[in-house]
Amino acid sequence: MATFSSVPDLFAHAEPSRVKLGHGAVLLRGFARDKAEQLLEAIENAIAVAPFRNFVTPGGHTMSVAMSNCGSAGWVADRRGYRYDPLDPSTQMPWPAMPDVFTDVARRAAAEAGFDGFAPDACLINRYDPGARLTLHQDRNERNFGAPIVSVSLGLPAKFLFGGLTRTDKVLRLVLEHGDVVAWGGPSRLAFHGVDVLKDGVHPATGRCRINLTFREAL
Ligand code: MD3
Ligand code: FE
Repeated sequence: MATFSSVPDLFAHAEPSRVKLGHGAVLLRGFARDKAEQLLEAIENAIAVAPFRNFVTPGGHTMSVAMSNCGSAGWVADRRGYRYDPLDPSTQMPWPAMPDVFTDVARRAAAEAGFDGFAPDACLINRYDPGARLTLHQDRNERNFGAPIVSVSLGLPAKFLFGGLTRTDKVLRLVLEHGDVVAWGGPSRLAFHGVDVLKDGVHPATGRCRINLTFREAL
């Protein structure tokens, strides 16, 4: 049986819209909603090859978010640190290739947000089960901070935390829903951010979880 269902999204109502969150940070509400089924099918194919796993951080904590990757390299964590690795450490095989529908959505969203020529070579696939969270952090393992990061949210809504350039800056809270896309570039590229504890629920497209894709120019 397929992990994700193809029931149309009965909760989708509002028209797609464009909201500026900060300098270089643009929320494209609903931008990926009409591609959600194709994205989820591509995710199922990728995780059949590179299953979700919970990395252990250098500090010895097992992450509550389950992760996988596709593209030329994938984000990994282990006792030695965080890095992009061309091989999946659990199989020593290359990560699955970036599906065309991933590259297409990421490029179009970046262009819509003002970042032409975005060419992601890595996509981190995050799965949040109820109770999972991502503490406030910066994304600094990529080589080129001049390129944005594009994120796509699917399934259950999550409360996203968007801070400033230092950990103690005031944090903006917003709910990211199924089909929402955000481009984080310019001065927002190194902003602290995180995801609050996922509330339990069931979404018609994903079931009892949230999936987030983050597209990066990592290499
Ligand atoms: C703001 N993922 O994988 S996506 C991550 O929902 C990560 O799974 C979250 O943070 C998630 O590293 C948030 C939104 C996001 C991604 C990257 C950013 C926001 C960002 C980089 C800079 C500033
Ligand atoms: Fe992040």
